Amino acid sequence: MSAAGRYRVAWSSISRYQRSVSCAGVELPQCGVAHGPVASRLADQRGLTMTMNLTQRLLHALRERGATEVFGIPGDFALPLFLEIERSAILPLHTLSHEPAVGFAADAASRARGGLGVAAVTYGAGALNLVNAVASAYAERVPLVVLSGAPAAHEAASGLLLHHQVKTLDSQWRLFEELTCDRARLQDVSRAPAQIARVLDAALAQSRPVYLEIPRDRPAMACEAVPRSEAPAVDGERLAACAEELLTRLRSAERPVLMAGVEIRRYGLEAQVAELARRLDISVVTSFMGRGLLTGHGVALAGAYLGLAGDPDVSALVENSDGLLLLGVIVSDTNFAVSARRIDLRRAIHAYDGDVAMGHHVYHGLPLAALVDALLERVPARPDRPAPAAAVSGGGATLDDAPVQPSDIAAAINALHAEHGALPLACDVGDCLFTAMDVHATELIAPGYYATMGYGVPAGLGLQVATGKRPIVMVGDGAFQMTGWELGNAARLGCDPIVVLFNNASWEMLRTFQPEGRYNDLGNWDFASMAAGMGGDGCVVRTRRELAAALERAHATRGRFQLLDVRLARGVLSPTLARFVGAVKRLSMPGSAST
Ligand code: S1T
Ligand code: MG
Repeated sequence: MSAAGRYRVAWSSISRYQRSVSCAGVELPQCGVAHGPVASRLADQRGLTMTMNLTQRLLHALRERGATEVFGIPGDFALPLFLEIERSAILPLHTLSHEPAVGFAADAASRARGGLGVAAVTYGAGALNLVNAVASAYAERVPLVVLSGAPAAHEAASGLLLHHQVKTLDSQWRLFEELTCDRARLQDVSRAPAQIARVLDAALAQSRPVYLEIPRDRPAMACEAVPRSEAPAVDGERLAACAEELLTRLRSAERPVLMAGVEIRRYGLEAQVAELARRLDISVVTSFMGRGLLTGHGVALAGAYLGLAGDPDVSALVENSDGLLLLGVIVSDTNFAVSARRIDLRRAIHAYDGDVAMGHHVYHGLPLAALVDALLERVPARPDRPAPAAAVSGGGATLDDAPVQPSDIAAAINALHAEHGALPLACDVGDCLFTAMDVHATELIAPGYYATMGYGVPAGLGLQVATGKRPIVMVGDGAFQMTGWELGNAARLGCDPIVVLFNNASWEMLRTFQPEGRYNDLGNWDFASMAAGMGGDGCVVRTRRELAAALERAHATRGRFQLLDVRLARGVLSPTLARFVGAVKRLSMPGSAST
């Protein structure tokens, strides 16, 4: 876009920004009233040389790169930043109660909507509270932007130990280096536009978190425009050679299989990969972490690959393939640890993190989007093959007075989806995650690899804020005790998730690995009765009949979150978790290393 065009964009944003401000200031042509520092730099009627401040430039840059909101908790080092965010009205600012939830909500917003997720916190106590959520985003390839307030330069030079400081004033800066793919300290506002562009574009290109530290005397400083994103250059010759070799390998395979991994969602490639699968006429599975991918994209998915813990037919399809194409798959223990046979990755084709590995060689610097485009250019469309109808299985929910088991929860949610249409799932870690494997044909966001608890409820809020879709949250009692209380913010955020709480009064997943520990006993919490105090409706569910009725009632009730406190007996596991634990135990026996 020409400078003039960029200027016009900037101007229209400023007019939107200025309309939101109502206080004494300089009257602006064509739009509302400017405020404070911006007013002091607004052009005269002739020159129209508009200046925005650092915060406004940063927010426009975030919005241009897909962010639709900021989640945060302020502190004195971040108050000027929060004030400018709120005044600018460029992105809505949503506060939560504890920084882990801020991180999980911003992570979920990015996963569910695409583009950048944004978490704003104060220096020290706030940012360090965010560490686990940022680590999860790094491991799971989520482009999460951390905005942290910080001491001003003159405070840092005071010679005093500052509140919220750890070992040194740089401790936090060094900590976040380990959790992000790029970072910048916006100390020199003249360099800020280039720093912001570099860091935000790194987040998108690598689909990983980044860190911006903003000294508290900088947010309202005048700042030039942030350059727009530049797509990374790709070596065309290398891309062509890679695509040709990949297709040659697939065409020579008798049992080719495509496994879809999380990068396909992170880079917004589901439609393109679905079309490629149709054109290749190839079996398609997802990885454990990729569960929920390609839903609604007209692909006949064979299922999720879970090795010994999953559907034996799906496992055989993958493990016996002589042409396994891993697209965007994280080769991790949670995706492959319980394989009956160690998959020989040297015979697989693995496109991940910009590299494409085949046999004993690797093509570097080939983003997944460029590779998929190159493959589509070389594989003709098959207009004769209509996209298969999405398989929505609603049967199987039994309505009787038997006590609820995890598998009944999946069946009841499938029945609800068949009746009313699928709702997206936000899932925590515990048996709820393994149960979610049996919920068909719907989107799923969950930390399936990094596996941190506490994700479910904040993620459900982040998903609904960012997409407007009402989610079903699946969470265990242990994880709910960590961040479930964020439901108290649901009404203020305009959210009304349906929360299915697996209440077995236990860290049951740990008990299945080590039954002798009493430390897994959590006591009996009456979560249902706590819902009203947080602005929602709660009910206790014990039988399958009660479960179906409670889900119907919850689905019919809008504007208040719905909490189903489902009482589960100890030792009753989902079929997938039971198989997973059995496989892990079997494979960990001496001499049982998978072949
Ligand atoms: N702390 C955090 C933040 N994340 C974790 N994953 C753990 C600890 C370890 C852990 C599990 S599973 C689990 C813990 C404590 C118990 C989960 O209990 P609950 O939510 O009630 O679910 P369920 O009863 O279905 O197990 C993973 C293995 O690391
Ligand atoms: Mg539990």
